[in-house]
Amino acid sequence: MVKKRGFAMLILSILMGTTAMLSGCTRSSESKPKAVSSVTTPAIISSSPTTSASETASSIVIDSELELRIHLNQVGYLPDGPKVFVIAADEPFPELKVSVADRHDNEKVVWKGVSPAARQDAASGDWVSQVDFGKLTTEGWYHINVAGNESLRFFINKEVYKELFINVARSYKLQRSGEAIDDPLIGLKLQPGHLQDKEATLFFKDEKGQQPTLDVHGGWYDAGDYGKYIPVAAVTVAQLMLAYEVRPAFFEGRRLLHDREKTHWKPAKAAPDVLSEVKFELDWMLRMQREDGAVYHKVSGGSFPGFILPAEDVQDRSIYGLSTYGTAMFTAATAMAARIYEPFDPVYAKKLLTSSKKAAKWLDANPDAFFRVDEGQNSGSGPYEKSSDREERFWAQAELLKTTGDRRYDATIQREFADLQSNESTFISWANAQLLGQWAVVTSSLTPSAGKEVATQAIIKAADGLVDRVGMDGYRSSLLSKEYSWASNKNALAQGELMLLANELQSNRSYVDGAADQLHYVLGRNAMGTSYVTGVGTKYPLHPHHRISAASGILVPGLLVGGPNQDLNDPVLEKMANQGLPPAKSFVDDLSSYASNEYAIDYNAPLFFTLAFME
Ligand code: 9MR
Ligand code: 9MR
Repeated sequence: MVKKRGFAMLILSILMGTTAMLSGCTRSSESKPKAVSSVTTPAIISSSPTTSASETASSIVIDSELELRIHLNQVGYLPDGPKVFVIAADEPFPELKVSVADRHDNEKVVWKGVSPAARQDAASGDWVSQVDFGKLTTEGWYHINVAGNESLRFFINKEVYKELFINVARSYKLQRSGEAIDDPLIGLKLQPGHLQDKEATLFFKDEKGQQPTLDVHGGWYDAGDYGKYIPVAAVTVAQLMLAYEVRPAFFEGRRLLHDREKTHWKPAKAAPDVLSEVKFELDWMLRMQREDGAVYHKVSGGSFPGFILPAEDVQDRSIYGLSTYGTAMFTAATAMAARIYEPFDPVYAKKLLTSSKKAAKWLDANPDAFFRVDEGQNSGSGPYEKSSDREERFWAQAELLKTTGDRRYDATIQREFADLQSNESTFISWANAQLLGQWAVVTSSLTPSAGKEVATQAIIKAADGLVDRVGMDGYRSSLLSKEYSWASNKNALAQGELMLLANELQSNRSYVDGAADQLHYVLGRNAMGTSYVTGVGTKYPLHPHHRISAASGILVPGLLVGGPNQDLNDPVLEKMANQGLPPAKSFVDDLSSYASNEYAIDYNAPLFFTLAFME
């Protein structure tokens, strides 16, 4: 447990005559008020938000069993990065003395400070006090002390996220379908799963009235389930490639895969491991394209399997759906890949660009948005449905412009998507590719886009808004209370990703710190006091909705789970409805809570992206 029950001798400042505070006093009336000259607290400051400074304050001192919780990034902090921990309680509390102790040096106090009086956090309902200990830059292994409470241990180190990054990056490899998995480090050994995808049947009749069998093997499983979906694949490879494109030096020489895990690609020129892994998914995406350029939506079985291993799920698999939005995402991702793979494998790059253009041509011939859904389509896999497609068409045109330098793409953007180019950015997701389009517009260098300036401003404006939100939130999350919905953790990190992209355009420390704050948030500095990444930190999900982990008995490390979700869209969360959980606490580490405790490839993508900037 993160929280340590401290019979903390807390001196609460009570303002005489203030009913709000007096009622607080009544609650703790079992503990007889007594004068304490305890050293655990500093000077008493009025912390009551209900009184004005002009009222005469005189202090009554009480001891209380107020339970303090200390929430921090359980992995740790970079020496030069922002460092904030949060003290939380169910009731208000005043300023407190806080310190950081060195675990390698007899608990020597290396930093001391005073926490500000608590304020209430809207999303969690917690009373919180943020402590900035950024001045501590010495590398080491520490814990925090607050009024007799000890925090979990953490590191300050310039390589503090190195292992985490490897786990996050390798999570993709461990989701590979159609291949044996053998990872001696974590002890995971799997038979190849879903070889039947080599002969998956089209779920609906094609233009010739037939339901052909197609080879759509390979690719990554989407999440805790064994489905494979084009929009999620596209948005995930895009963010992985984007991390590489923006920070190539980070990836140079960084080993993420064993040689035996790279047999699917022999590039002409040695390439970074991240591209090798991404190619595994791209190859599957290419298999999903129809002759005429359109791209099918997903591959799955007709029912969700139980918690069994991939190879045990032997049901027939089908190819479902087809959409303009998915095809546009495919167009964009393959155009992007064509540019990025070109220096390493021109032949593959050419194949990617040909496929991209073919998909673009099909989109031109099908200008109206449509998303095909046949009855029974979602019986064994998620919908990932989007009936509009403008953001994705915009992104496709922008990547084609950036890759080819052909100004006709820019003409289309200026004519048809000028609004999306200049509208304030929103974070990247499978449901909205606007920012990806804006980014490609801004960074198109062969032929600079006419929209470069407005798109830059759109990204900066959004980042400024997010920085403000981070400053307001009790845990420095950028999410608004209403944004704690399915995959909220991913959304927080994706907002951090937006801030990092803004920083590339206009260097600003608060953007980078804001992104780091989202990382700190998912790694433990949150209202649940949990790291939301499996195997990472001290307290983390042990029962994620992840079939491979559950069926193998090996908790795959480095998986970000969805996180707090006030919409309670699964039976386990639903049962908790009567508990009146606040948005930021609508989470449960339960195998069956797929709406708060499942991992997905697109959740890990902004985490992967963020970590590429954290050194
Ligand atoms: O396991 C499925 C998970 O991967 C999906 O995110 C979720 C929503 O599409 O559905 C889960 O499957 C459940 C299904 O929807 C209802 N029956 C129980 C399934 C397993 O928990
Ligand atoms: O991550 C998806 C989330 O944004 C949606 O709100 C939710 C409901 O449609 O679906 C999530 O995606 C799930 C998908 O449908 C099936 N595979 C598991 C995904 C993660 O839970």
